[in-house]
Amino acid sequence: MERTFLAIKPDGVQRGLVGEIIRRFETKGFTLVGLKFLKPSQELAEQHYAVHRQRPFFAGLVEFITSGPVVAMVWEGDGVIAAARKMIGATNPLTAEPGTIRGDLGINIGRNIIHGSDAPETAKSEIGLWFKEEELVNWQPHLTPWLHE
Ligand code: DAT
Ligand code: MG
Repeated sequence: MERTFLAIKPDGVQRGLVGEIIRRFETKGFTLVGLKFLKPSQELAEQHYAVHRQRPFFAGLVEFITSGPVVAMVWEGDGVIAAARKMIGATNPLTAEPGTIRGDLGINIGRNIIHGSDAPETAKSEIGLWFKEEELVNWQPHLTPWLHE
């Protein structure tokens, strides 16, 4: 079953949006299989955003993501990687579509509330970076027959 890594960033936590964001993925029908609340280390943040290390915003991005607690999550479901990216919306909340998390809840690219893996390879590596295998829970929600034909 497909899995993705999502993280509510320090701005989402500080603004009290944790429940609102988890609600969206729960009510959509995806399955939560991993959840932790942590203040990421410099090393974890730099690894997580390694692809951006040459970009001018890299230092600020790492400083921001390590500045406070983050809700790190793994969600499961058919097509969850692309669907979660759609639900999150464009990187810049000002241009993100209404109805998306960033489009509904944010106004600034440096405070865009949530991270989501962008492809199967990044989902795999990000899940491995943030979670140990034994921290992920394999379970079968009772709702499954009501969500799938
Ligand atoms: P996304 O989070 O939509 O996958 P990304 O991977 O291109 O976006 O960038 C990672 C994060 O870096 C993004 O969520 C916010 C920050 N960021 C991206 N582009 C930026 C920019 N031009 N100025 C400031 N921060 C930026
Ligand atoms: Mg990205």
